[in-house]
Amino acid sequence: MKPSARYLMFGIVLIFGVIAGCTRNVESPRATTAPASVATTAPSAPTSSTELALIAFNKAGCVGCHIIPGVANAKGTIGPDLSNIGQIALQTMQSANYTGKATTVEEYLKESLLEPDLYISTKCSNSPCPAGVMTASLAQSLTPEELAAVIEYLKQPPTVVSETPPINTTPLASVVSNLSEEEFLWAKQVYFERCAGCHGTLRKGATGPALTPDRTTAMGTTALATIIFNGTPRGMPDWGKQGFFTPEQIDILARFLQQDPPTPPEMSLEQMKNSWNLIVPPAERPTAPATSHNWQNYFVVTLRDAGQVAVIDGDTYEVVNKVATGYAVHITRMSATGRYAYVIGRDGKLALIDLWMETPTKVAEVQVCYDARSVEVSKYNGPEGDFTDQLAVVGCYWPPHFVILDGKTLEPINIVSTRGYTVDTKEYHPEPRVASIVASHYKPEWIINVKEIGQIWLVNYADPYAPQIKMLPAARYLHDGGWDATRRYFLVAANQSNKVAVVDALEGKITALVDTPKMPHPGRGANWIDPEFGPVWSSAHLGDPAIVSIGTDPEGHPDAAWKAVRVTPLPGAGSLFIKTHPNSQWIWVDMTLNPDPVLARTICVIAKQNPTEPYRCWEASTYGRAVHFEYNAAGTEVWVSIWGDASKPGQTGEIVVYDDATLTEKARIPDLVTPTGKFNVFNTVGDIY
Ligand code: DHE
Repeated sequence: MKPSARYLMFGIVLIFGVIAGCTRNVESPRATTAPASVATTAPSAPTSSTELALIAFNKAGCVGCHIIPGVANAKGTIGPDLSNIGQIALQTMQSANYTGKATTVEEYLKESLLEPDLYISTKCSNSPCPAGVMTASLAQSLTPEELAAVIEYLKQPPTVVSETPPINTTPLASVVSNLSEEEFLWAKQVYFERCAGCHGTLRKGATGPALTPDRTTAMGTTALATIIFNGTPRGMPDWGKQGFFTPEQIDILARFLQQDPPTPPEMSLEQMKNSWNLIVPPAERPTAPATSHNWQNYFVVTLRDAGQVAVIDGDTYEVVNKVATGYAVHITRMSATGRYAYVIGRDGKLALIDLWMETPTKVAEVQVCYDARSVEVSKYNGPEGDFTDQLAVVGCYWPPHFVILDGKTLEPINIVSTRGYTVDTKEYHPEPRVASIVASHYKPEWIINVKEIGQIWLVNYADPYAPQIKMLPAARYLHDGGWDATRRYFLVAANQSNKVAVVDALEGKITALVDTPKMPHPGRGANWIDPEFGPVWSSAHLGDPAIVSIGTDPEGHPDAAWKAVRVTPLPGAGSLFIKTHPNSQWIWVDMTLNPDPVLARTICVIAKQNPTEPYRCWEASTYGRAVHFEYNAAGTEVWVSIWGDASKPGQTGEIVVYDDATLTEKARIPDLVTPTGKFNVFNTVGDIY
């Protein structure tokens, strides 16, 4: 990272999870009087100012956010590189943009440490440093002597990097005071619900970095608590600032993170079967659509924090039914005929909704894991058999496995573990989680992305009791993705490798690993015809203010195929989703996780005919965040979700419906609790995006 200015983010450590988890109310641990951290062994006294500074860097957690010359474990990239901070201080103080009061390097460094928001660097990693991330509490966590030593050190740091941790830091590991049983159980549950998605159940890291004790004890309680409170510019939510956790609760979490991660239980087929509830057997369901609604234009909408989905008529905007499903519902996929909706919750509960019923209702449910994100169906109908509406598959985060189920009843049929060896270093990984799954149109096959080991599995489901699996090596950590326009190639983001892997579903092989900007997050991506490069598939990015388009036509446009051929800049980073439709002239994109509240509710459209910059960007609401797009079946309307706050009248959350041709607002569907993903029956069946 280029040290462009100062903004010393001491006290914040390198934790970034992407994306706010769900906002179900968290009950406080009954004991909230968290004791302050107590060192159990006395460190020997430092003998020099340099030694004191090295201790202070670790004590305050500076090492987590900055590169600090001479400190081997200071490799953080959230804040600026401090290698030449003395030089940079001089230049900054002379610049017209400087808003602080310092006139000397010492004053500048002191100001940065004690009043970090007086002047904020214009460049933090790839974007401006947001205010309030660098802790302003160092005066409390460091002694005056330590502060002075830090300033002295940074003014003229040594050039030789110590390969061993600084002296006298060992006792920091023992700063972890004991948690009471109640505190431990509370923190364990909260971690599982809010943090495990990004950092892993065993805390080995994925979308967010590893939080194993070797790292967290070096950071210490203060640093961990600071980052949980403030969040990070790279997507870690600011739980404390949002008022979601009290400082006492954050202290408990910070101490919990320094202990060995508890291992959650496994789940057997018998346990799954015990949870299975066949509410309406197939024989008792309608034999033809029993509804007057145009069910193929239904939108099944996740109401995340309500633990429900709303089935909304895409012709009339009527909420036809709200169906209770799993905790923090994640996604919905439709059966190949479109008749059934399969809804997966973060708690591993799968619900089956029959859309042919007069009122679409849950007809079966089952829990197949404790933590899940993906579900898919069998779509193949060809010489090898007709599998439409026959099978479903759930991809689990914990236990790390996928489960094959009967598509009409949800009876669990088989479990396949995903534990194995990483694609690059060939190390055993105990928690390779299942990310996205798509169903091939060419073969009775699912493409299953195994996140932590970076492998893409082609799972032939013709015999679900003995599935054949071909394991393709790709890159870590696989996340979400979608088909190209021909449905032959599947493109999936390996977000921590900054790559998109391309799978040829016909040949059953990896076609390419395409380099992209930071943290591609395509959702299912967007397919369109670029005026210069022909057919392309585009992804948004969490860590970069840009849409990147990859050529997908190896026959017609071989020079552009499987290369990132176009970068379209956006006003900000933090994008989660992008969408288009073959009938549309636009590509729509959000910036949901941008720390700027205005950008977080701003959406942009890019004209396919002039994709060099956004055609228009506007605020989709006056509150909340705008997230995820879906088209109606005809491709003439776009629906955008607004996340609000259920406790604020008029700002609960809603869906805004736009006319795609004119970009004008047509309707608002109000009072929806955290509406998130919206899945149109016709488009989801046909993989149209
Ligand atoms: Fe998602 C898709 C995982 C957070 C909304 N999300 C996916 C998929 C995966 C995934 C693996 C692809 C499923 C598929 O296609 O088979 N999501 C994760 C996480 O691990 C992560 C980062 C953290 C977590 O703890 O869950 C995460 N996701 C979120 C959110 O915070 C979002 C914005 C709202 C929420 O649910 O809390 C969110 N994810 C979505 C949506 C899709 C999705 C709407 C489907 C997009 C589509 O158009 O197909």
